[in-house]
Amino acid sequence: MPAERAADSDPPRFIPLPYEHLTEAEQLAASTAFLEQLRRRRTVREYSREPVRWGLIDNAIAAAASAPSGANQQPWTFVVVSDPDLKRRIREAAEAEERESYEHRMPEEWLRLLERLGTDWRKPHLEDAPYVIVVFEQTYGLDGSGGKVKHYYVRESVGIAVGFLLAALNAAGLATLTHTPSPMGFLRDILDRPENERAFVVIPVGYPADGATVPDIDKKPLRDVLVRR
Ligand code: IYR
Repeated sequence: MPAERAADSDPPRFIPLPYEHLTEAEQLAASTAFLEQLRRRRTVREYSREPVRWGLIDNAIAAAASAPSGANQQPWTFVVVSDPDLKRRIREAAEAEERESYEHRMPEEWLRLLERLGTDWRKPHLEDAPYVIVVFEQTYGLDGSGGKVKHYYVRESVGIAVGFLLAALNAAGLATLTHTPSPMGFLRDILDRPENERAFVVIPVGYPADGATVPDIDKKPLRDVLVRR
């Protein structure tokens, strides 16, 4: 029988940590395999309409929801959209905002950086990808009786969960894109979310289109980002 979820009013309880100390060889093999897998991840902007089995999405959301969070409040909701009509409405609203941003709101300096990534206001992936995951942050919680519960470190927590989500989808052989239409208020309305939720990021998920290309860019060398003291 599954354990009941602990309630806030229960006394704190501690249990032995399940932990397996790997051998050095196992550690090195696992860490190298994980690194190689993550290094193969690319942000993909062109999607095939090939369906994705639900079990892969379900597992990836479960991986994301296992992330650490401030006071273990898990201040996130993952809305997985596959309904074509909803995807179309999200695309239309996102493109309207993005068109305004790219044509009027974003400074030249920013647009020049984005040119290298090949992104513009058009977002066909919001309809082509079989799933679009919209991650919401819960800016505060709601107790059973409609009262507000303060949440701690919401953005940090949701950012970590999204990192887990991208890694999990990548491990499943799926392509993703972190898309941040700005502003994103329309997502709460279209997806009918409560007022304590605010859209954090939109992630189309699927298989790359045949012949998809990615920008020829790389990551900074470790010596530029790693400091040992
Ligand atoms: N929100 C836009 C613009 C954009 C901004 C950054 I910073 C990027 O790395 C990529 C795109 C969009 O999602 O297209």
